[in-house]
Amino acid sequence: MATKDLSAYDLNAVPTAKNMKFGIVVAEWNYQITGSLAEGAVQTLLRHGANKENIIVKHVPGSFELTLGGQYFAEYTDVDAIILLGCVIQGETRHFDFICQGVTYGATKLNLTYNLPVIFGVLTTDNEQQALDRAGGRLGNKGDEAAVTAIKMVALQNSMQE
Ligand code: RBF
Repeated sequence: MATKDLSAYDLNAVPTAKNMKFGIVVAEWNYQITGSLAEGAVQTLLRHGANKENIIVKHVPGSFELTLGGQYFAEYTDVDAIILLGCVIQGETRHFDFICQGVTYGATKLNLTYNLPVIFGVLTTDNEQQALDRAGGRLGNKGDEAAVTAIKMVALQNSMQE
């Protein structure tokens, strides 16, 4: 069975985050959900050895602003990876599509422009329950997974720079 619930990942397969520095951008829209994603991401980074002072959390109004928040981290700080956390819930209009499109394109562009891992931790769901299920609910916490992805990508980059 193909499973994508990485919250049940193998702890031992994750490199140490001891000397890594992370920027986390959290959207305030649907904060009940994005706050849980952020909590999961921070706890996971700490669990894998990151120092508290090397985890910087900043907030932006909505998911559409995540890209620019990420760019600020890339431009003004020396973080090794950036994690974008948001939650876009399908509404009655096409706004959902435009926000998702914008942040997906923006995140991809940041990765390639800055040669820096920019992790896409944005839930894009049909309803609130699906989002709650993935933000510390019955399907784990995608914030944890975003954190593990960030650690793995920094380790990959480091291994290729050696
Ligand atoms: N931001 C989110 O992070 N999640 C949403 O589900 C969401 N839905 C929105 C729906 C509408 C109709 C509008 C106008 C904005 C929404 N936003 C949402 C905010 C958006 O990401 C952004 O902050 C604003 O569009 C301002 O640039």
